Amino acid sequence: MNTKLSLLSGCSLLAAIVSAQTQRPNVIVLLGDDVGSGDLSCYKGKVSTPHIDRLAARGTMFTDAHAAAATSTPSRYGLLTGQYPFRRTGTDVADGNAEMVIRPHQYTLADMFKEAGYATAAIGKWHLGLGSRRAQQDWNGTIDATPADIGFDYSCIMAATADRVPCVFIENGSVRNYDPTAPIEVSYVKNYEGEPTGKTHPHLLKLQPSHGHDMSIVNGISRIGYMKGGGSALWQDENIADSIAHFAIDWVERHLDENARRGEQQPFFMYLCTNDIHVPRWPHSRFVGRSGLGLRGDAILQFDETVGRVMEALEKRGIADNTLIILSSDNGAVLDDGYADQAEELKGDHRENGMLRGGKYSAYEAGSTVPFIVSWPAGRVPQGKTSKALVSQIDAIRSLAVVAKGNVADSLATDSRDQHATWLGRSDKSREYSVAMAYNRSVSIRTKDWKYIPPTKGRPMVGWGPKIETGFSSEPQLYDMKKSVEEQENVAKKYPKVLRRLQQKLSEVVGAVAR
Ligand code: NG6
Ligand code: CA
Repeated sequence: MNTKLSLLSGCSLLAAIVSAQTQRPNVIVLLGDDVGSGDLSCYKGKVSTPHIDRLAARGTMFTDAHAAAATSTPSRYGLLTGQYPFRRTGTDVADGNAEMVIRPHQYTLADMFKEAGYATAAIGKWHLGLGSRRAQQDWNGTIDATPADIGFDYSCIMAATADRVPCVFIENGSVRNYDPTAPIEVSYVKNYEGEPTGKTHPHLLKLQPSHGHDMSIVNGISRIGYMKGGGSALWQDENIADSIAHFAIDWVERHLDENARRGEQQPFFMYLCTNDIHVPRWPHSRFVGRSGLGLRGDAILQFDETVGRVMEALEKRGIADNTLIILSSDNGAVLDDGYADQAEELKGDHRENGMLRGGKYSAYEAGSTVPFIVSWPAGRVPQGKTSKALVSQIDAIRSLAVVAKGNVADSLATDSRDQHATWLGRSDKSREYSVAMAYNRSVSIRTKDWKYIPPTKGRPMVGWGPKIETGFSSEPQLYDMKKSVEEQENVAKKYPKVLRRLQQKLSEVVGAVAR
């Protein structure tokens, strides 16, 4: 090779390195539903999740990560807005005909990416309401407030959860595969005349409810709420995971093709939410019986396969190295959440929430502690790392803004903090504190070393079916997390100064006004 040529190729090599370092990555936030901090095999779970384990091996796996709440709607609200859900009413678990919980004028994670020049999409479970007015959505036409109003260029979503009507996917504000021969009606107040329900026609069910979930029957499963119609647009429960994986991969493919057509390299942000492993757990037949832990374990296998399919698609298109994936869950694990799927009976020695006390809904740690993996290839972030740093999903906007080179005005996402160095595994610095909301809207606070649950009204056990300790008590509770993460010994009386410090911090956080 002559000198000029080698100099040239040296230059282009350098240019390629510089561009790889300056090119902003695609970002996927991949959120499971009710996946506990002990449910994945990289977190000592008994169901093998090889794809997720591979994701963890390509980055940092966090063992002290928190959602903003112990149920879905408020947790997702916190992740997407960077504002705590307790600051606003109307952030509790949403019905399928709730109005859009995040107001169109609110700033979101998707807005941040979009303003930074990213293409954006929301895929899968939504559970943040749709339309501008409750129960006024036009399910047979176009819904008037959608993810498009809060920064998502594209959306293909479930309105709420698989156990809530309407049981259809909604693509950009209209029912996907709409069936004009079966107009859709939805009510959370009363049934439609002549329509069977789980309560009146239990013999029609392939999965019996254990509590609640006795209203409209769709595909032999009774749900929360009433619906009529849908026809060929109705989802098939066993295909939900495949559909969601397909929507996600299809959108990425279309985006890359569009980039190629325009000769551009526009990065993308995808908020990809699985239905797994929420109830009703009705995985595809290829998973049934495979985990040995019953349908809940089989749904974990399905969740893992979805992750694997997405990773494979990125690899095939050559963008895996330039895609940052954050895998997490919206809240802690629950076993029996309303269907007799034997999750409890078949779990063996699987510990869905690891050593933590409580579960989904709780003020105890298992309520909002979630798996959290930040994955990006070698050269970008340390590989195969486990971090004990305290992290919270509330920081998504400001931490990912650094990665996306986005700008977030001080007046926006006011509860979010830039923790990118910790998220990317480059620092072990914990967040100063993490606050989370339990299902009764009470708010507790964690620091790396302590946990404080203020006195709150409510029973010690969840009242409607799941066998879960709430952590609610009329006494202030303080737990020494250095000593044990199991929240067994209330040391409030032993450490009055620590108690006062945390009380003060919590009231500061709660008292701060969201702008
Ligand atoms: C509860 C449901 C539960 C689940 C939860 C929301 C009953 C008896 N229980 O009200 O099954 O749907 O709401 O879960 O209806 S979440 O993960 O989406 O927050
Ligand atoms: Ca959930």
